[in-house]
Amino acid sequence: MSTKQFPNNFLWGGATAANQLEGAFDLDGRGLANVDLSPVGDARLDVITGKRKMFHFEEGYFYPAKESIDFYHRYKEDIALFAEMGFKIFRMSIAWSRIFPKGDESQPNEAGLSFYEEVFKECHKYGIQPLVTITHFDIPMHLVTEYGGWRNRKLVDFYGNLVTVLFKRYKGLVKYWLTFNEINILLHAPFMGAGVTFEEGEDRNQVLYRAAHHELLASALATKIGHEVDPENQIGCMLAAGKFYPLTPKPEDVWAAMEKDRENYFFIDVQARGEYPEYALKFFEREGIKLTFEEEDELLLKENTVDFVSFSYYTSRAAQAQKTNQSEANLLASSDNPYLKTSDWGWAIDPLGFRITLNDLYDRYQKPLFVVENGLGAVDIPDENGYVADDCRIDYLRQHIEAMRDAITEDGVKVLGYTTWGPIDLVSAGTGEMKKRYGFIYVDRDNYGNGTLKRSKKKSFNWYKKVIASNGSDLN
Ligand code: P53
Repeated sequence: MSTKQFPNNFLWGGATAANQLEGAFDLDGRGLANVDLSPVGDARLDVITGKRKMFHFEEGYFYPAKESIDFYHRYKEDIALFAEMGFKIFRMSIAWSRIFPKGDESQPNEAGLSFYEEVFKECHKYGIQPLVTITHFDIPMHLVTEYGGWRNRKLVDFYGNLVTVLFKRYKGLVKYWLTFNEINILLHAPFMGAGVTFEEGEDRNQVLYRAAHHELLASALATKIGHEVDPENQIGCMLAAGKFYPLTPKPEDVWAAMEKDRENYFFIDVQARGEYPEYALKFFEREGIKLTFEEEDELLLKENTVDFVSFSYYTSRAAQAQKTNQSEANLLASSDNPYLKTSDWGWAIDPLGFRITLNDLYDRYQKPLFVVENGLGAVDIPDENGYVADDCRIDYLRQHIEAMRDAITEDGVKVLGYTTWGPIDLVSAGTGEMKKRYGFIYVDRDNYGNGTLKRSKKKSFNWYKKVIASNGSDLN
């Protein structure tokens, strides 16, 4: 019986990101950030991928992050609801531009620091631990316009200043930290992931891998400083995961799948093993990509590997040597897998793929894993009383939690915890929509900012509460 159970101290909870829920984009000294300037609608994809520069608010567009779901003013009510569900951990991120409005200042903004301090204290009131993503797809716009975002090595120092302030100020309040959200997404959405846009005729891969090198250095630097300030700190990396399957057993397809996996694992290979993998060095050589390694870089990476590996999992993916049925529904494009059903937004639903991904990551890194995002983005239609019976979401989560339980109890994978994405409805990162909902808590707001922002419990609220209370043994 005991072998089928989650570990006793398993950390159940939910995950969010600053710009997707806080709002208050210009309050208390907060500076403008890349994420503020990503509109809902057709233009968004070009903006987040860096194809189109939108460096100020333009007429005729709606920018959902300006107000989001106004967590900035409602965090007490929201955290009380998380506590009611029994959360052990709450994943949230720091908006860099609240702490350093421009990014290159030497003195931080006290109002920003005290906001997060209050939020952390509110969590601890209920015995909830915060899990803090230092940067979740955000960068002060000043660092974009003046320095070109993460393509510039100076960002490593600015990030170093940021993390030094954070680790010192929140010592004792925060133990679990993630350096960069979904670090591999910078290859697919460079403006969102790294504040990078492109000039005509520029070698895209050169720019991207240079930015990646800088984020990897910054991540190692944060790990170093975090451990120095408080040896209790547990610092992790974060991957947008989801195993690539070969679409057929054709060796060329198997090879394509391996290459697609490596494109993502490259980042974690550096963060967890402490050096650039040989396949990456060969790839750079072939592509003519030149990275500038300064003297101390290799040592910094080598000596400061992460304590744990965290990741998001929504879907598995499929790869083909000759792409015939490619779906672009997700930023990480995939071939359509004929064996899987898809969500309202075209993301394939694959619980066994979750178990496979957990095993794959554990085999590769042999470090504790932390599932920091999983969930179903779906359209929720409230009934005449405003109640949402989100059985689809419950089914999705149940199947995925079962798959994770199998990975832990049958396969021996070590997992520290599980935070579902968007425990309260929030703005979608990929599309900017409110309509794409993940929450246990419904928020009255539409894609264009109409609505009262009132919070109400969906059917899944009491379901997840039971899951946590039973430590994952009651999933019905
Ligand atoms: P949305 C692409 C692929 C995998 C995860 O996504 C992704 C993305 C970006 O869309 O993002 C993560 O809101 C991310 C969250 C995001 C969540 O997945 O597009 O860390 O910020 O909201 C879900 O449905």
